[in-house]
Amino acid sequence: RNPAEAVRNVVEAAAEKVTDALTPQVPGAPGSAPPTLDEPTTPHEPLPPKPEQGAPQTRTPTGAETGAPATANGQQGTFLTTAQGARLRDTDHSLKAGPRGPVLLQDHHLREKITHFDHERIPERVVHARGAGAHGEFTAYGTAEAVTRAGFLKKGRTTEVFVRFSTVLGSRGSADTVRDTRGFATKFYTDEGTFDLVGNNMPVFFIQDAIKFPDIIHAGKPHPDREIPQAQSAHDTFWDFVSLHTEAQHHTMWNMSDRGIPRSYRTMEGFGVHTFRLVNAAGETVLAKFHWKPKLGVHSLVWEEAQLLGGMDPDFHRRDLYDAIEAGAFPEWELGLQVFPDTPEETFAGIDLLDPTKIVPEELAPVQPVGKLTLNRTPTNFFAETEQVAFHVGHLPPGIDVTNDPLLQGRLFSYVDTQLTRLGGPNFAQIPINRPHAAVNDMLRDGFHQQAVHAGVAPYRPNSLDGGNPFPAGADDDAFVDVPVQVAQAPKMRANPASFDDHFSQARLFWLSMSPVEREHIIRAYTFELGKCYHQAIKERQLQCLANIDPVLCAQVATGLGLPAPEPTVPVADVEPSPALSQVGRQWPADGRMVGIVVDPEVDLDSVRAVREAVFAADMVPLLIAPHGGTIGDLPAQRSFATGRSVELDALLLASAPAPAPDAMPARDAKAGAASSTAVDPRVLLMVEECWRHAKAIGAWGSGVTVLEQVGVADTPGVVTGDSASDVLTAVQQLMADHRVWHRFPTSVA
Ligand code: HDD
Repeated sequence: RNPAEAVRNVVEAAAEKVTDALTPQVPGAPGSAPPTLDEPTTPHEPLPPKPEQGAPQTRTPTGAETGAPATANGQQGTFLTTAQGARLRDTDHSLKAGPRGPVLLQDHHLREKITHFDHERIPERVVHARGAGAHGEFTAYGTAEAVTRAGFLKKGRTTEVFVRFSTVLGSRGSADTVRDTRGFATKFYTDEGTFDLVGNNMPVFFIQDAIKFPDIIHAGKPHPDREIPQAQSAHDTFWDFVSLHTEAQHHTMWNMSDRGIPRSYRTMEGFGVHTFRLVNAAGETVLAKFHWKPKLGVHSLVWEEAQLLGGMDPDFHRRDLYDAIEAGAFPEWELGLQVFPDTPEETFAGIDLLDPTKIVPEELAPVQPVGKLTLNRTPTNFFAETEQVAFHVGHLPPGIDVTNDPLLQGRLFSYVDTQLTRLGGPNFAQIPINRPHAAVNDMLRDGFHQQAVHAGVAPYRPNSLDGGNPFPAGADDDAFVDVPVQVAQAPKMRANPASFDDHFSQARLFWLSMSPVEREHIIRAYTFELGKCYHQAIKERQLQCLANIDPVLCAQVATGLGLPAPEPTVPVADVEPSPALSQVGRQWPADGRMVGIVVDPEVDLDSVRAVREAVFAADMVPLLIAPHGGTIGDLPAQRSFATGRSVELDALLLASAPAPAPDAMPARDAKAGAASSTAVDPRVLLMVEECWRHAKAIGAWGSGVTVLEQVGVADTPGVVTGDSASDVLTAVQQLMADHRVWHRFPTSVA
């Protein structure tokens, strides 16, 4: 890629068509006498482009690409230097008056080192502060060409991307597995300019108008007096807000469902949420919603797992993403479009497409796949890439435009504005991760952290001094065109359309679309979260909202809270469920799933070796869990009983019945109430108990079967035993296609 050549090509192409575009800008109206000034009317040889704004020319390869460990060297040269390049002999001792004397103010190296360190942190994002990113590529199927002229969606076109996943409420150091919405922001470095699809893992939002964004976030963030709770919605201000702003009820229902605690970033759906307007080559428009569909299917944690992981591995999602990519198990999603006619009403099947609290069920408008995203490279430096990446919903390529959704309209302001504080000025597009891969030739100048050394004297146009450059692109130059949508002739007002007043019907639609076990999880989530509130009035107000959504849901949560269930205050909506919203009842691929195998030194190594190979062959990850680290025979023990815990597993296999190791805590004898020694290490018993409680497939052979007997779960659903290790694995694999042994969960609702 040569930015200079790219710019020259663009300008030369523009030269052929530029006359029409330029005419109105030349002094004198069309048809009047030709201009007398010596102004260029066709482009001259362009000025040198701004190299610092070109796409990064080099990057450090990672282990996944080269087979070698990721860049071992943090530094480029041999000798340590100051920031000014002077070689240093010592960076470990301050300059002092004698070995015991005070430090001298003249120690310029000390001051440089400490000053730089003092300023290493930048403000964390005001929302979505905790995140993890990865590089990848997007390849288009060509199926969107009829509805959009966006070049990156043309058949076979491959575009580099950077994706950042995030939680919303927590600070940078908070845990990954909290109950929250997840961000799913994608930067497509397209040839026609960067496209940012700044979405979430839920298709709806809390509010309908961006002016309320500071309010919902103030309510969701920790209480201003003590700054607790961290990364939680289980507190009074959150529930105060959502029960008073009933438009939030649909999104809140998604949060309380299993979608609020994803198993992995790799198993999350993503949504652009808003309706966008697409324009094709002929200038025809449609309205559309963007969807990401994970190849591995949608899969969530259960609440107890999420809580345990918060303590055991707060980086669980981040680690999972990096491990998968480094192992070559590249996460994949399909990008899909729901397409609607662009009618003056901007509705579809009676649903207001400008209301971001509403979905259009897939049964009414199928999601049509238009391309595939593969994440194949981890960041080289977290700060430089993941922390400094700046997304903006207004970064749009030709062929994709916004609608009047009032939430989207406000976002168009917020995302540039926030970077001014966060990244320290208006030149954040020049930071390597944010540089477009399309040629940049703007007239923006100066400002904090300006990287470019601009040549030329005329960053304005028209001009007669810099060869007239830059010239506007003509009609056939693939420029961005603002769709000339008719703007309503209407009085100014602060008001919503009447259709925005329906706050409960789609929350009910979601509830009715869930399987019994998913409903049970929703009931328990509401009960937990409201149970954490101190104010009775808030619990009662939220119960009223639930009564308006569904009486069964309301009654169950009310029982859990020990409160009476109120009667609905509005008629409970008559809606059709959307089965596509449920995660249960479908079969999913097992790629990348984690299979724990408990072993000890007595184990039949041949059977374990064969099972391990079979797990690998099925594109899953076998994890040997042993009494100690190191090896068992010739096999590596990836986890010991001290470091392994059930919650990182998708299925558990027991190849042995390990005796208690010396570092095991004593188990309690249930009958005697005193410490008792069991035949099996208590941590293995706990692992089995937890896997069973969390509805994971469990298999055992050989002496492993006795562990099941000891826990009392042998011969229960989803627990497989047999003489042949490979038969057990096959049966476990079949169970894993359902993600969990769902019917093991008790359900109180039909
Ligand atoms: Fe936002 C960050 C997603 C509404 C203002 N938002 C941010 C990120 C995601 C979203 C994924 C993290 C980007 C990253 O990884 O850097 N936001 C959404 C979605 C919304 C939404 C899907 C509704 C459909 N956001 C929204 C509104 C406003 C903002 C209505 C303000 C009026 N969002 C921001 C922000 C952030 C942000 C304050 C914080 C950091 C940043 O932008 O770069 O400007």
